[in-house]
Amino acid sequence: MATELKNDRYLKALARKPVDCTPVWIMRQAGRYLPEYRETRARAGSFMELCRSAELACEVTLQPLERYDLDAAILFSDILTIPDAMDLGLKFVPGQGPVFERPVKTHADIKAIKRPDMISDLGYVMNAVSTIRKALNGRVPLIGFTGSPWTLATYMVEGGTTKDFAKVKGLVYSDPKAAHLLLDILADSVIDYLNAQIEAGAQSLMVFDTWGGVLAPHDYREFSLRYMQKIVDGVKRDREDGSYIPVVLFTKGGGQWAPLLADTGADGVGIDWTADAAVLRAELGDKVAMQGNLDPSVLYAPDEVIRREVKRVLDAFGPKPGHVFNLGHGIHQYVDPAKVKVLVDAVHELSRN
Ligand code: 1CP
Repeated sequence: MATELKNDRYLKALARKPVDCTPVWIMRQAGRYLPEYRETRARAGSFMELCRSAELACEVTLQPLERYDLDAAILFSDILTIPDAMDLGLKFVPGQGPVFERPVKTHADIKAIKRPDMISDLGYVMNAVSTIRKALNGRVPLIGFTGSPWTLATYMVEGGTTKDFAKVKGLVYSDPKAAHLLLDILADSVIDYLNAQIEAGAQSLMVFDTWGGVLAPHDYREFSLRYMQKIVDGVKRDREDGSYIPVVLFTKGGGQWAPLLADTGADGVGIDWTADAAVLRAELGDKVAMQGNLDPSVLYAPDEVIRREVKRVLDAFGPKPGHVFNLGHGIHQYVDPAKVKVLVDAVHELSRN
């Protein structure tokens, strides 16, 4: 476990310490835009079988690191492993995305949910973490992750991907007590999950609040932020061996709430491309590190435009320590893999001190 890190730029930036150049990783860096990912996924049979095999999950986690000079690896898994372990019957339907056979509909459904066991139900994720950590052998740090309670609740109540969030917002407004009960079970499960990932070898953690941005400000505080606060408080960031596991919170579409996320005591706050990085950096000062925020669509542009836009993002965050470069959201599946090399190399070259 104590293998020394050969590249600690990412952890240094999250600790707001100076780095030789800005670290970069890419949300969904292992995924469908890579032909080698599609090949491994076909071999696995299905997406969940890929997640359940520590060996194959490790293989796809490392694929983007072979191609690009990335400064972190992210566990290959999914945020929906927790609802799956709650026995909602998760299926990935081609062309439709995730679907739950038994979505959560009533107060009674919520009361019946059991907190997953991190060994018998989710041990496969922990096996993947320890396998990847070993294979990395200190090359770059490994990021573990989870969905936020609110984001997980949207999938569990809607039964899959949604555009209007009618059912889950219906629950919030018609039976807020039931919504809080569900979010509480999810927050407790997420805390167990992240602590287990730390035990298995995760060196940093990311909370994806992909759907927090669909809430009105007061509802965001009550139904999303409150539970992320619980997570920040419940994750054991200080390890007995003296290491520290930083936590990054990311609410997509939540730039206006970045100061609230910083106030939780998280180590980093992720922002998407609709937020003004320069304004937020000035506002947040040295309180937290920040991650982001290139529009993923820039990767469809000619190389010189990618370099120009990378420079624009670097300039917006400024020279102060504490910036991790990323896209503002996951990389699209139709991006040409060659463009990612242009991006990663431009980040290092244009930020080098
Ligand atoms: O067919 C396939 O191969 C499945 C595509 C795929 C992939 C590559 C899914 C299904 N999940 C993943 C991996 C994944 N998901 C990672 C791996 C690590 C990496 O970044 O390289 C991570 C971190 C996630 C997280 C995730 N899953 C989020 C949060 C981040 C985000 O993008 O906002 C969400 C919302 C999901 C749900 C999900 N998983 C998969 C799909 C198709 C969806 C639905 C997305 C939606 O509702 O629009």
